[in-house]
Amino acid sequence: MANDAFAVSDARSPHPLADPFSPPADSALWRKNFLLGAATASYQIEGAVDEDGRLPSIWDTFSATPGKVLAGDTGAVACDHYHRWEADIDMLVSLGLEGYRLSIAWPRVMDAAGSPNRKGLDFYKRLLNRLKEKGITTFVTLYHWDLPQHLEDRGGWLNRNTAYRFVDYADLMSRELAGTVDAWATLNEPWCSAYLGYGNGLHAPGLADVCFATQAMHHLLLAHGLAMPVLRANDPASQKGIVANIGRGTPNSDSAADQRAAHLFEVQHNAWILDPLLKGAYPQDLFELWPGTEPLMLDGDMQTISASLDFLGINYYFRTNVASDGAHGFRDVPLEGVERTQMGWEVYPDGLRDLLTGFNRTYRNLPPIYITENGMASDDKVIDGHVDDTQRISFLKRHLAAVDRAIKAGVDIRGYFLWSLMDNFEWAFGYERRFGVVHVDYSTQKRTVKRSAELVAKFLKERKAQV
Ligand code: IFM
Repeated sequence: MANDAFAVSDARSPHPLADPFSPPADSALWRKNFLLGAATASYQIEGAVDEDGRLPSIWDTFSATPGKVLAGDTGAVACDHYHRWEADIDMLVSLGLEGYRLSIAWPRVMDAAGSPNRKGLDFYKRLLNRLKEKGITTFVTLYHWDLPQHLEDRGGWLNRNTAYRFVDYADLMSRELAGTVDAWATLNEPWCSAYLGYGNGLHAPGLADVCFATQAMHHLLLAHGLAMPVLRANDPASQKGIVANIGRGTPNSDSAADQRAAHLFEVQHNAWILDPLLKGAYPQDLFELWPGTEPLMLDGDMQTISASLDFLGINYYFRTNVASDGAHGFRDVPLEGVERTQMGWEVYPDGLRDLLTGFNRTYRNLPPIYITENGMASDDKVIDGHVDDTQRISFLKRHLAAVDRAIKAGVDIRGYFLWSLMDNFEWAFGYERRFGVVHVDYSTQKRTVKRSAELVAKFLKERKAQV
């Protein structure tokens, strides 16, 4: 990997388009039914937090709290997508992207009493109708972390009642938007909502207790499981699933203790979510890592949570090298000399392939997979009207090759969404970290298509022209 990484930086040249994005001829990516798209999320791009009856979310509260987000950034304006959505869709279409994954802001579409907020709903109707007119396949996430603050005030995801309120919300959305959504995802990355939000406090609502994290996770997964039959009843033609972020953990040495540490890392990051969904039980090793943190649950919950999925969305970014912490856990041991992104995350495409092929062995009922997020942050600058994001081009090529290898190894992967369509509010890191394939100048809201997006567009054009 390290050699590959150095080859990439050496490859920086004044003619980056000479570096073709094209996958090899036998790659599954050439198949026209392999969906290639881009993803965003409501709080990260929309702005307009006080408009048309939108209520505050936990991220409005959290980002307004000093010290929680880098540079004190908030999502108040973000990419102003709420007002610029038409141009943003035109841009997506002009890049030839075939799929768009977006999320709905719960506090924009429902008031505190659970009644619809028509103005907020109309925004998503206009957006989804336009995408449909343009022939874009739509993946809609119901919950990408912007919980209405009034629900957090009643305990948020620590309160079982939030799961039932989520079902009301899913019911409303699937009745109102049926016919415009190709695939519904109930939740994005419950690991982040539960662990970062309630376990270590790095995300909203900022609570830090591992017992809270396991309880929040249970209620999130319950919300998912309860919503699935409602989505099925209201919008039978669409696919329904959930999106999980997954992490690769590798052992720092061959010692049994480090091997166990890497196993526990993956239990905490992956099995904690995938086992209940696909096996109907939490992994017991989780409670060896975190003794005494079993969540309260009711009879029948696991059956609800493990109802069958039409698809599983997988978000992958990096691997973590770990060693035993000398007790019953693991500690990060960052590797030196490896390629990293602006986030400090290691670029490790093999991790994606290894995890996907591993899940295929572990879960006999693994549903079809979409890579619902993959991408990287870099400190991109517009120079003479262009953004030469060479590292991202190489990153995407290598991760798409890893996806192709997983397909060849027998994993049913149906599509891939770039994270992200455009630079946006990167949660606790604010606007400094740029994940987009389109650059956003936040002082003018000017969008500039980066080289990576040009090359993806070129590939999609070639693929479309194939006989
Ligand atoms: O920006 C986030 C996204 O909201 C969820 N998945 C990870 C991305 C990069 O951190």
